[in-house]
Amino acid sequence: MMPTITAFARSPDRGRGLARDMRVRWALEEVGQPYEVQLVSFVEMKEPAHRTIHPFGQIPTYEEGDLALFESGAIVFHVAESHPGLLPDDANARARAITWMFAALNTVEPPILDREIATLVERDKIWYAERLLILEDRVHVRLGQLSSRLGDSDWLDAAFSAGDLLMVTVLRRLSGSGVLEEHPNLCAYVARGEARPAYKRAFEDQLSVFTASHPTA
Ligand code: GTB
Repeated sequence: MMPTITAFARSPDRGRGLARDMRVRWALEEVGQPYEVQLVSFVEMKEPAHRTIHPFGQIPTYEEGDLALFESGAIVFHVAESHPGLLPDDANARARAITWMFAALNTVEPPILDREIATLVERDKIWYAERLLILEDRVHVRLGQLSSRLGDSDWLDAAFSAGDLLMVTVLRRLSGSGVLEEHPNLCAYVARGEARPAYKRAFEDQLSVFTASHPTA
């Protein structure tokens, strides 16, 4: 059965692929699973019909037959578990790949999000500059640790996995901030992810949603 995912009808990122449907689209493209996309407005997301699938009224969701999922990490994990290609067969390598999935979402994404949220909603506070320095320092500490572990490897644990897929999408949230650029091997890592044909297909698909609603942009 063809799965259906949800995505922003009008993404605030203007087609930069920073919303969390991008990681689900990318996972589905990596495993060669065709899917449908239901675009939802901010109003529709909060309505009871959507909330039966997503208790927090957000995107992305994933529906396949009588299975309904929310949380991008859980959806990517489900896709990776139910198709070959995103998790290694070897049990230990598989466990390590899953560890990197959790690390991306639980250890690397939170400081990046804290910084991003501050730049969006705290700019007018008198303490903003001071707080931004603290938050950026936390991001740099985490990126430094990740950078040391990655070294000059292509991927976090031998072959590309769902762990890399999530980590690349998390690091992409720093796009345009100048923060990632201080860690050249992480920039190269993100570029390797973005160069994958599956990533490109997913990116083009989400971009087409933006260009369809902004034909002159
Ligand atoms: N933990 C959940 C998951 O991983 O699925 C978080 C889901 C989530 O935050 N969804 C956001 C959402 O639905 C979209 S991705 N927001 C609407 C709401 O809460 O009302 C977050 C996001 C939004 C916008 C940008 N951007 O413009 O760059 C980037 C990321």
